[in-house]
This record gives sequence, C-alpha cells and structure tokens, in this order.
Amino acid sequence: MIETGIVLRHEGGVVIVDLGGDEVRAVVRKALKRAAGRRKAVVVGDRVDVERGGEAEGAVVVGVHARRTELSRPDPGNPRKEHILVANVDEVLVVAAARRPEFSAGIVDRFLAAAQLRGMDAALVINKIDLDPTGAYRTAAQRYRELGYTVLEVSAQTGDGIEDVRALLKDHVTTLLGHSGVGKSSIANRLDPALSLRTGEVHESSGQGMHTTTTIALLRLPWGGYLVDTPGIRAFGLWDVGERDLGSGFREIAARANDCRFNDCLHEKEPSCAVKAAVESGAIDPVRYESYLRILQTLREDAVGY
Ligand SMILES: Nc1nc2c(ncn2[C@@H]2O[C@H](COP(=O)(O)OP(=O)(O)OP(=O)(O)O)[C@@H](O)[C@H]2O)c(=O)[nH]1
Ligand SMILES: [Mg+2]
Ligand SMILES: [Zn+2]
Repeated sequence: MIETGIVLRHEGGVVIVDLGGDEVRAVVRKALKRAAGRRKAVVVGDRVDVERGGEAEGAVVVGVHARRTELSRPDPGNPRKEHILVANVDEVLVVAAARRPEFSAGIVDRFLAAAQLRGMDAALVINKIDLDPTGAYRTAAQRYRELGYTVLEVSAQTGDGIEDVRALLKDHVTTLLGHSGVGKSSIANRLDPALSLRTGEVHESSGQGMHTTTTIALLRLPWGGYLVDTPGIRAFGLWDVGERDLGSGFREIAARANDCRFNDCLHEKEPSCAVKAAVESGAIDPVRYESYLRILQTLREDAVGY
C-alpha cells in the first residue's frame, strides 16, 4: 500500500516521514537517489509516497512530489553547488531581536527579499521586546508595516504576543529565518514546550549568538501546521539571485521599476531612475534603499556570508 506523507527530518541515512500523524522511518529507494544525481533526492518538507512493509527494509520512499518552493544555501564544500534545505515552505517568519543582538535592518531585508523572490509569504517578528522598555524598535516596526508586512512584537521570555504568532502559523508550513541568537528556537519552545529545542546564550560583549541550532527539521504543531526552526544563516535564499532580479525582492522598488528610463535599471547611478527619485522625495525609506545597495554589492562580490 502506498501512502503520501511529509518528510520531517533526516536521521542517519533514513528519513522520518509524517504519515497521517505516525512518524515512520523510511529508506529512500536507490533509483530515486540515482535519478537525483549529485542533488539530494529527498529534503525536509518534501511530500513523498511511501510503501509500508513492502520490502525487507520496512518502509520505502518510492516517489517525491514536485516542490512548490525550495529554500537553499550554497553547499559549504562547494559554493557553486546548491544545497536545498527545505521544500514546500509557504510562509517565512523573519525573526529579529529588539536588542541583544541589536536590530539589523540589513539582515531583515535580506530575508524578506529572499522570501519574496522564492514566492513565499513573509511576516516580521520582533522578539525580546522585554529588553527594550523604551520601545525604540517601534520605528522599525512601523517601517515594515508601511510596506504592507505583518509585524508582530513579541517576547519569548514573557509570552507577550505569542498568541499572534500561533494564529499566523495555523495550517501553514512556516519557516523561521533570522540571525543567530534572536530567539527563533525560544519562540518555538514558547509556542509548544513539548518541542524542547536547544537554545543558546548570546555573548555578553559581542551580542552575537552561538549558532545553537545546527540542523533543520519540520516540527508538527499540535493545533495544525508545521514549523521549521533553522540555524541563523545569512546565505539563505539570496546567494544565487542575479543582480537584475534583486529589485523584485523589494516591494517598493518593484512597484516603481517600470518608471525608470532604462528597463534594466539597477537603481544605482543610472539617469532618470524612478527609484532614486522616490528615495530623494522620501517615498522610499533610505534604510531600505541602503539595504538594497548593500545586497547588490554582496551579489557582485559573490560573498555568500555563512
Ligand atoms: N530577554 C529575552 N531573551 C530571550 C528572548 N527570546 C530568547 N531569548 C534568549 O536569547 C538567547 C538565544 O535564543 P535562541 O532561541 O537560542 O536563539 P536562536 O535564534 O534559535 O539562535 P540560533 O539557533 O543560534 O540561530 C537565549 O539565551 C534565550 O534565552 C526574549 O524574548 N527575551
Ligand atoms: Mg536556534
Ligand atoms: Zn531605476
């Protein structure tokens, strides 16, 4: 009998598949591995067909469904090779901290652009609001709301705002993206303490996280939906984007690019650029434009930034 399920994680050569609520260990059929060549045949989030008990090994993955979305990074051993980390994510929650580590617009904008370019919905979660009683993070929150993003202000420590996160996750496949130490795993634990994910300290002096989460797994939420906790990796999703495509990842730039004189305008030094005009008039936030220019530069330098 063949059943369809979703891959939760890899575990020493086999995959753990959620088959209607049962966690089943399954091997991947050799023909699938051969057909995938140097790419991984099955990744976390894949919808797969599993034959239970048909062969001596027990359950076997016999087919992989076409992916709706893919989130990838360059392969650490070979930066030209794509390493797909998770498939079929439909929503990205970009997590930033109000403090510790300091709020970084540059990193938030990278992840928002990556989500947009990969066809995933995105929202912003500002965590650790308990550390910022003056509410300085609200300026940033306002910037992203004006762009049309949902922005949640939360504290994994006090539980503030966590119910709003829960509502957003329901019945979606959502991935958390954000810098190390911003509290991605802590938010997941607050949502469902049974997850018991490992969390790490933030360096007292540098304000940097410790890269505590190292593997990717799909976590089943008891109230419906799946959540993917990820390591804090900057290179997610943007490393293979072409210079000319980057503007499509910024909503306010994409909305004006048609009004530039040149249709291949990079909105940098070109004359009659509608985007630069909007920055000068105040219609585009200069912080966002800065992020755009900075990312453009990293795409040129091929600086993938692990
Ligand atoms: N004060 C405060 N501390 C928090 C909050 N959320 C998380 N922390 C702390 O921040 C530190 C880092 O949290 P993690 O959940 O490990 O961060 P992460 O984003 O998963 O980090 P990586 O796995 O390294 O990418 C831990 O010491 C948490 O206790 C919060 O809302 N308020
Ligand atoms: Mg973590
Ligand atoms: Zn332009």
